[in-house]
Amino acid sequence: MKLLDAKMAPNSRRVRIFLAEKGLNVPVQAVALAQGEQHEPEFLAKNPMAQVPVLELDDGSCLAESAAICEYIEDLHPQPPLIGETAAQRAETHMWDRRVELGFFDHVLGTFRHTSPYFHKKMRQVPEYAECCREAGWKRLAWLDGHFADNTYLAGDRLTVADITLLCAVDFATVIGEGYDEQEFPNLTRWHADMTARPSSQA
Ligand SMILES: N[C@@H](CCC(=O)N[C@@H](CS)C(=O)NCC(=O)O)C(=O)O
Repeated sequence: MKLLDAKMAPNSRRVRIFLAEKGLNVPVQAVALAQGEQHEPEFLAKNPMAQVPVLELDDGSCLAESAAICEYIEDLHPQPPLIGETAAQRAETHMWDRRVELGFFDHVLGTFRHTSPYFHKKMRQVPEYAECCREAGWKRLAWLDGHFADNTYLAGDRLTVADITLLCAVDFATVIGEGYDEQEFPNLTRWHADMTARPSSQA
């Protein structure tokens, strides 16, 4: 098994942190996104979406989509559980993961894609859409800050992949200059400090 990824890509980091929390060491092969390696036929045969991460299995088959890769790893290595041990826990984790991914991470990526020179030639950029993403993202962060007032993690006292998704999204927001104000979101700041103190956050 090997992971095709890119160091700065937040979805790749999501899988790397997930693997680190599981105590797994999977060989990594870097894909040079800025040089367009994801559009080369050899890569497209592995993921026609031209995106990392991709998990290449020993039989040569490939899995893309970070959430699906994490699910696969959890099935192979259930301990420690990062999705859940019961049907109710797994559903609760997916609920939070989707809230974070659709309600915040997608807005961060929307802000980036519709403003960054990196995407200028790759797609039609709509600056007004970036503004809508920014507003929606901030609203969701404010709501999450309230949630963290009474909960250690998103799913209460269970660390899950949803926290990993949120960590990658929040840190990527900071990288693109959309970081949050610690005074404004003290509970989110506490959660972020806890997550960052985990060795896996360096993965
Ligand atoms: N939904 C996909 C999104 C993957 C994605 O957006 N990957 C980005 C990096 S985080 C990418 O490969 N972009 C290609 C590019 O920049 O051309 C997942 O969760 O894996």
